[in-house]
Amino acid sequence: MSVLEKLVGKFIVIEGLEGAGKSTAIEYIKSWLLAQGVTEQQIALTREPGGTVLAEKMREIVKMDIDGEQLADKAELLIMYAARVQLVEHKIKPALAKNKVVIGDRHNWSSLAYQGGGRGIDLELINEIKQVALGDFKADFTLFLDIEPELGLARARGRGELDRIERLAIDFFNRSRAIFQQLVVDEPSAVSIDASESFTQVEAAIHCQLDRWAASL
Ligand code: Z5A
Repeated sequence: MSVLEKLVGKFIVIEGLEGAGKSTAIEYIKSWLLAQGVTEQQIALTREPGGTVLAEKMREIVKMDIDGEQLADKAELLIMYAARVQLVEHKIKPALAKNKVVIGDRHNWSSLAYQGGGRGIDLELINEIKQVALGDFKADFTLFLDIEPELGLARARGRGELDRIERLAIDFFNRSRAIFQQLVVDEPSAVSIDASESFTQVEAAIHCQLDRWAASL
């Protein structure tokens, strides 16, 4: 079987803190896929929360600042999973069934990192919700862009106003980062990339890891 035949129908996810360079990395993954012979039409991009009309509405809710009413932590968690189910059922699974390669800007690990590590919701509870919502569905390959929160937020700030979640304290992001770092150690189909490096170095590291993964398929 050729590398191209092995790649189609795969779900590649990019995870990391804000400003880690996920959007930038998606362009590197795309260019790598095109170099392997995957066509533009065979590539589907998703982002979480969001990616379908209803899931984008849910994204607006979690990003919203409302005077006098805070989104409860568990409500935030459940909205993340509601949005994820919409996306997986209506976009990701159908695309994979059509033999597309799906590149996800965040997926399940973000809930474990932010709502688990950051907010302090029990990770076992999150895993149970994940199981109810998505069953055994998961990424085929995860690239975790690791960055110090200070540097990531400085990059994100360079783009303009920070949203509700981005304004949280550095400790929140350190706890989230620690969960990401543990998840990548525990998951054989995931790798960590040093995202504090230059554009060129991050691109080279991503392409190298994708080569290794493809060779293992
Ligand atoms: N969230 C959650 O809590 N639970 C969940 O389950 C899920 C999400 C799924 C989504 O926000 C928010 O939802 C997020 C987590 C939470 N909360 N926060 N805060 P989003 O989608 O708006 O934000 P994001 O996912 O964090 O994306 P981002 O801020 O756009 O970051 P990015 O995509 O990783 O970075 P980028 O846009 O590629 O790069 C940022 C800037 O850095 C940009 O100007 C680049 O040109 C620059 N950059 C990138 N790479 C480099 C290098 N190597 N050197 C120098 N500069 C660089």
